[in-house]
Amino acid sequence: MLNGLRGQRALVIGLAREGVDLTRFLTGHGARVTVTDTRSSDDLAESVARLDGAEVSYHLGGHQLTDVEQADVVYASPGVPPENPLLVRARQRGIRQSSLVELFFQLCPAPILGITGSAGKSTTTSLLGEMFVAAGRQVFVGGNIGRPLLGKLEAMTERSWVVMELSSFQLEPLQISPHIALITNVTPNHLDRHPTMEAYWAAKGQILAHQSAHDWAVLNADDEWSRRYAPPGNVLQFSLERVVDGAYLGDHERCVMLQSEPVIETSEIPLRGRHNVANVLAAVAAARAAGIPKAAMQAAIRGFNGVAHRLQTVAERNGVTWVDDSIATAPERSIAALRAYHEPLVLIAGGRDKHLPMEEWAALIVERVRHVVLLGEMSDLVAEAITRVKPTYHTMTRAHSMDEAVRQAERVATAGDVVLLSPGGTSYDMYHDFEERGRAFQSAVEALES
Ligand code: UMA
Repeated sequence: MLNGLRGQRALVIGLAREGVDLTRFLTGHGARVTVTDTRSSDDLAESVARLDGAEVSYHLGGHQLTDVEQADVVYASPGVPPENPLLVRARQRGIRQSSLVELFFQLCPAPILGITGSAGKSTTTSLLGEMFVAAGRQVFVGGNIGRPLLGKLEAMTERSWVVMELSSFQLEPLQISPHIALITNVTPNHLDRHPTMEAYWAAKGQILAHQSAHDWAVLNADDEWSRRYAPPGNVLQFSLERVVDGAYLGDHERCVMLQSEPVIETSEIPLRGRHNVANVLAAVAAARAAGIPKAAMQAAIRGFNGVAHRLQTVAERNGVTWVDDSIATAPERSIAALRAYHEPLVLIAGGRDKHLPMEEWAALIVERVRHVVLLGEMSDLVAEAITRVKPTYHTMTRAHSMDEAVRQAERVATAGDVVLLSPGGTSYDMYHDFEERGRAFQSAVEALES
């Protein structure tokens, strides 16, 4: 398989995290690589520097269709949509398309536990990684969580494990599935890229579609769309609502149960919110499929403090708690965040719209949030949605930068409040990604005078 890369004429589209890892790997194995990106070489200086002088032809600042004609294989980053003209041309000419994730699956000697879902996948992925560590297994955690894993292949053996977050973009073109596949839930998300809910459901379903009878699927029994999957192998479920074959709540919701046995008291889960209890249940069921002992599950859950930019408490000052939930790139995610708190809330919301319904979010904002700071492209849309629910809701202000948003929030927050950055839209209107947006929030909070 690796030999097949020698001399291969590869076209890599996109030079961000995946593009860099992929290009390094391909050139390292003798492929002749052309890299193209719509961004300019100035914008991509950091990525180019990370390639460390690898022998590559760069076509930056735009795409040239002729690059496709000269390629044996075209590798696209997850952020490149199928209607990108290079991918359209490759399909017309019958040129093979692949991706970093596909190559990784083909070459990985270790069993893979893949995690997908509309919400909760990064938390569940990180928690599962901690469970493997607590069990003394050699584990590599990565994927959509922000760490491509191709460059780590050489360190992996048949006895290692890979715990990998997979997005619908990464799964859609995949013709291979992981040994253990966990779907946290399937609710509307990314409907800007997937034409219908069915198409989005099917893209996520790729995580199971190529499994065999020896493989494992872990599914959310409370979720309508998840219940429609019919995996070919073993199935475990998890549920907040009822007893299932897998992980569920027992003793009046006071205990996490795994197949009739208690695992841990829910009061010992350090993460806030009911959605995080669901994430713990999902991780427990998937860990069982991987043969992780109960003691390792317990130790990992007790010591788990969450993931950066996901309901992460970044400061407490003058009695006000500042929470970074920049990962909330859809109204659904912001709804889960709002439900995780009982304190009075000041919400910083906005970003780029993904054409998702906002009614439920707006209704919850009116009910739970005493002041909204609007930021970014979708400010008007959010304001209109709120006004439709309650025309007299006037505690809204607009900010033009994160610093201004944080200062506005500080002015209205009083002791006992939680100020929550949980935007409900993507970050691409103002930032490179949600992590950069979260970091901007954190530095703005740090810059406030105590
Ligand atoms: N580009 C082009 N042509 C195009 C479109 C994009 O050249 O038509 C270029 C852009 O200019 C940019 C590069 O492609 O330079 C961007 O590629 P990318 O967006 O795929 O970015 P990566 O840094 O490689 O990150 C990707 C995932 N990004 C997306 O899915 C949008 C990361 O998920 C993932 O962590 C990383 O690979 C490692 O696997 C991020 C994400 O937002 C965190 N994911 C979505 C989510 O979780 O909701 C799906």
